[in-house]
Amino acid sequence: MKNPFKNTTFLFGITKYQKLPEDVGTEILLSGRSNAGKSSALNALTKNKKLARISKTPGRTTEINFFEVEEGFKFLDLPGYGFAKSGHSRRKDWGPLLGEYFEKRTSLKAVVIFMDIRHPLKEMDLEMIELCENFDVPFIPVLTKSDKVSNNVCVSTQQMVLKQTNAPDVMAISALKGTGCEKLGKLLLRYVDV
Ligand SMILES: Nc1nc2c(ncn2[C@@H]2O[C@H](COP(=O)(O)OP(=O)(O)OP(=O)(O)O)[C@@H](O)[C@H]2O)c(=O)[nH]1
Ligand SMILES: [Mg+2]
Repeated sequence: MKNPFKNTTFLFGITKYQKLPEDVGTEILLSGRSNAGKSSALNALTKNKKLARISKTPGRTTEINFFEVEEGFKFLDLPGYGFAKSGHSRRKDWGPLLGEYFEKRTSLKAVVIFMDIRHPLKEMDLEMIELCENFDVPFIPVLTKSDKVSNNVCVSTQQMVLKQTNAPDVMAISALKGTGCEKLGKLLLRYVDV
C-alpha cells in the first residue's frame, strides 16, 4: 500500500513570540514529554529519517514545527513538556500559547499524546489529557519505544492506559523497529477531514 505520509514536508517553526498561521484545514498535534519519541514517531510514520530532528538531549525541539502531509493536513510537532532542568519555566512560556491554541483553533482535530511505554501517564501527560477534555479535543495516547519492553508488558500497559484515560484507542509503537506505525497512520487518517 502507498504510504499516505510519504510526501510530508517541513513547513516552518514558530516560537512563542510568533503568531499562529491561518486556521485552515486539519491539524493534528504531536505532544508528549521531552524525549518521549515524538519526532522519531513522525519520521517513522513518514519513513523519512531526515524530516524531524531527533536527539539524545531532551528538549531538542524548541519551536512548534509545522509539517504538511498534504494540502490542508498538517502535523504540529510540539516542544516536549517536562524538561529535566528548565521544565517549569518552559512550561510557563508555552502555556498561554497552548491555551489559546486549544481555545480558538478550529483546525485542531486531534492530539496525539506520546508517552514512553516505561513511564506512561506522568503529571504533564495528565495535564495534557485534561486540556483536551476541557476543550473537547479527541486525544490518542501512543506508547512509544515498545521495543524496550516484553510483549506482555506492552499489552498490559496499553490496557492500563486505556482504562485510566477512557480514550477510545491506545496504541503502542516502536519507531526503531517500525512496529505499530502503519496502524497509527491509519488511525490518524480517521481524524482528517479535507
Ligand atoms: N529504543 C527506542 N528508542 C527510541 C524510539 N523512539 C525514539 N527513541 C529515542 O528516544 C530519544 C528521543 O527521541 P525524540 O524523537 O527526539 O523525542 P522527542 O519526544 O521528539 O523529544 P523532544 O523534541 O526533546 O521533545 C532518541 O534518543 C531516540 O533515538 C524507539 O521506538 N525505540
Ligand atoms: Mg522532538
